[in-house]
Amino acid sequence: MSEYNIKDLKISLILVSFVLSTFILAGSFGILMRTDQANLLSLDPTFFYTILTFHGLLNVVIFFLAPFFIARALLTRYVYVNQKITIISLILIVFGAFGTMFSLLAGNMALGWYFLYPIIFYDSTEEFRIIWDLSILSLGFGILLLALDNIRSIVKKYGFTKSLAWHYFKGNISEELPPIALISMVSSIATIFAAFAGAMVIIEFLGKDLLSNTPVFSAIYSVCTVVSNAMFGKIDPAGPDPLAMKNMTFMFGHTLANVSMFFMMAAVYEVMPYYSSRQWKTSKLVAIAWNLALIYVLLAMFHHLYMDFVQPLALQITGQIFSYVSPVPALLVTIFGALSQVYAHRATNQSFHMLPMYILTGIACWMIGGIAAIIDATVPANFLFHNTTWVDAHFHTYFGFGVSIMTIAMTWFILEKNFNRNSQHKIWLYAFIVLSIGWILHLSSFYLGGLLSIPRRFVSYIALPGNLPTIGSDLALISIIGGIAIGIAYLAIYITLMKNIFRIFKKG
Ligand code: HEM
Ligand SMILES: [Cu+2]
Repeated sequence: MSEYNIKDLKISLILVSFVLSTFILAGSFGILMRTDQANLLSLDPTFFYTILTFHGLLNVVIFFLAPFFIARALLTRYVYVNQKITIISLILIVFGAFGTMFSLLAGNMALGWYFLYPIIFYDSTEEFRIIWDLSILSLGFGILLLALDNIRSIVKKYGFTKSLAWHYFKGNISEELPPIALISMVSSIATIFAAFAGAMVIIEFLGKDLLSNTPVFSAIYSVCTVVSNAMFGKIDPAGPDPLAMKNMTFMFGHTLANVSMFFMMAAVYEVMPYYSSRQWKTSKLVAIAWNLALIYVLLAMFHHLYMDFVQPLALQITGQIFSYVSPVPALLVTIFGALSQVYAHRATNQSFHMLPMYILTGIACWMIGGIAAIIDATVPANFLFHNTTWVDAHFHTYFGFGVSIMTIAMTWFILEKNFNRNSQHKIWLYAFIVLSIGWILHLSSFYLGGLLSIPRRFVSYIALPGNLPTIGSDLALISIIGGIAIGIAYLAIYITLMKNIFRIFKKG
């Protein structure tokens, strides 16, 4: 019998089915963009930027949602989460995601995944802009509800300070806190910050369009504008300050992108022991590392603003320092923890299982992508790598490959250990090999592009100087071969997982 609440697991499977299906479209757009950059196709630039926006925004959202829902379902082993809230949130989120897809594609919106102000007002018509704003708000509201309920349910059982494992600092481990609770706490708190920052930006977008119509909205808008401007040193009620908006946008974007991996790690600490037969407990080091991770996520965002010279130097320095000191502990502690899980497995001579390989690959992606990110967050290197495909390389490593392969692993875990689906098919090994080769090709094209100064987000490389156009299109070709391999392996995995999920729901 499952140790988790079966209904919560089922809800997470519904969400995961939505995620895995959406990725087919969003991923195909990725390959289509590379086909254009390789000069095999010549897409209309607006269309290119529309699918770039669709690809980036939807992938970021779905691969945040998958770990978020999975970790919440696995949390039910220890605490009671409110199922009604999960269902309401799921509806808000799916509704919001479809609204986002619709407005982007039907409205040819091309604002980029982190929608920097004021681009949205140049590239879209009012109706689609409003649908987009409302859809993102709906998504954000669903996410906020879940994050709040995660915190409520954990704090109810353990109390606030113990939920953050502060008692471990003093060496007091009489009251055990499972790592999944600690990491979910940290991630949910960060998610709330992200949701608020994102909501402020979107409300200001809405306010600009609807300002003249409703006095209530006008008041909300003015308050948000004053607060957001004041937070970043300007008091100008006349309208949003673009740089203040950029700060908030990155409070949202940087946080969301990092927290996705955090929620996934919450699930990893929980799931690995089923395969190693060794417990993975919170220790003083684990407690310190994940508390630092919270500080990191909130203060390192300034590494996205190195180029904004008018900001106080202190912010750049903050970004630099916290990019170095605080993410590293969580990464290291997790890697050592994972290695000791592997050791325990080897030492007790248990039989090989493919599923932990998927998880370990995901952790490796976190490490490699993380190191690439820290390099980019170093000021002198940032002068070189800023807005080159190095950026695409680092987040496709930890997020694109890492979180997606672990999403597959977690879904497989839920099916195998909780619904007794025998999913030990041969496909897992072959799919793993083809998928990894595909990602390595695709990622290399981005890393090499970064080293050779190929800019990111270019429809075509033709106008670049020297031999960069040829290098750029050759790298895009390599990436297409990788993309096709990813596609083949992914479809095989997708069909296997979806078949099993359907059977569970058919049986009721
Ligand atoms: C088949 C797999 C994938 C392929 C072929 C692919 C390809 C691409 C390409 C070509 C770009 C534009 C690069 C540029 O010129 O700057 C891009 C951007 C991006 N991709 Fe992917 N990608 C894939 C999977 C993913 C996944 C799983 C994620 C999950 C987070 C993701 C997130 C993003 C983001 C956030 C952007 C940036 C969008 C922007 O700049 O506004 N991609 N991808
Ligand atoms: Cu960042």
